[in-house]
Amino acid sequence: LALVAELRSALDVHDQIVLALQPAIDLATGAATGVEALVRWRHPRRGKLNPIDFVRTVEASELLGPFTRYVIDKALASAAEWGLEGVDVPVSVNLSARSLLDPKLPSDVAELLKRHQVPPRRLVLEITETVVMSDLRVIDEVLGELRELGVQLSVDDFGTGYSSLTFLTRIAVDEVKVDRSFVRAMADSPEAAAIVRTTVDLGRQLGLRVVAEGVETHEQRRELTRLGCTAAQGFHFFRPMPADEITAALRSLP
Ligand code: G
Ligand code: G
Ligand code: MN
Ligand code: NA
Repeated sequence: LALVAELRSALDVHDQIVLALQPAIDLATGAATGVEALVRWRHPRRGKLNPIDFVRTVEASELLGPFTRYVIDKALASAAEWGLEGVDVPVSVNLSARSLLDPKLPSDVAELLKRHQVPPRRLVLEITETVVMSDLRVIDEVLGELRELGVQLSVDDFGTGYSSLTFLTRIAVDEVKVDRSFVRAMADSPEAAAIVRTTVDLGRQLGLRVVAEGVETHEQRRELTRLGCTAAQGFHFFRPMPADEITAALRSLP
C-alpha cells in the first residue's frame, strides 16, 4: 500500500505527523484534568489528514507498533515541557485496540517515560473495544503490566462497544469517557440523557473520573455540571491546538 510506504518515511521525517492537543476541564473548578493528544498527518501531497483517513490502514500494517511509539513519544515530550512550567496535568494517548496485543508495549512505554522523565501517573492510555478482542489472555497481561507501571487507563467512547460494562469488571481503569454522540443527543433524547446520567453514577460508585466528550454548548456544560460529571472536553472549552500553544493555554487555567 502506498500510504503505508509513505507513513514509514513520515515517521522518520520531523514534524510531518504531529499532535493536536485538547484539554479536558474539571467542571467544578475549571482546572485542566488532562490533555488529549490527537494525531494529524501533514501530508506533503494529500494535505492535512485526520485519523479517520489513515489510522485503519496503520492498524492493518506492520507499522502499528512504530506509529504507537511515535505518538507516545511526542505526547510525553509535550507533557515534559508543560511539566517543566509547573503544570502537573497528564497527557492522554489513544491506543488502537490492536496495540494491546503487542507484548512489547509495556516495556516500550516504560522506556519512553524514563527517557522523558515523566512520572507514569501523568500518562493516560485511552482504550476502546472497537475490534473483537480475540486474545483476551494477551490483552489482560498487557493491561496488567501497564497498570503495574503506574500509567492510567481510560475507556474511550464509553457506551458504544458491545461489552464496556463487562470490560470494567476485567480491568481496573481510572476514567471513562462518555462518547460525544450521547452528549450531542442529550438535550433531545431521554435515552441519551439517561445513558449520560447512568455513566456519571457508575463513575461515582466505582470512584472513576467521568469525562464528557464533544461538549459544544453552554447548555451541555450546565447539564453535565448539574449531573456531577467530573470533567468535559470539546469546542466549548478548547479546540485541539498545536503543541506550541498548549503550555500557555494550560497556564491560563486555575
Ligand atoms: O481528532 P479526530 O476527531 O479526527 O479523531 C478521530 C478519532 O481518531 C478518535 O476516535 C481518536 O480516538 C482517534 N485517534 C486520534 N489520535 C489517535 C492516535 O494517535 N492513535 C489512534 N489509534 N487513534 C487516534
Ligand atoms: O474518539 P475520540 O474521543 O478520541 O475522538 C476525539 C475527537 O473528537 C477528536 O478528533 C477531536 O478533534 C474531536 N472533537 C473534540 N472536541 C469536539 C467537539 O466539541 N465537537 C466535535 N464534533 N468533535 C470534537
Ligand atoms: Mn479519545
Ligand atoms: Na471518544
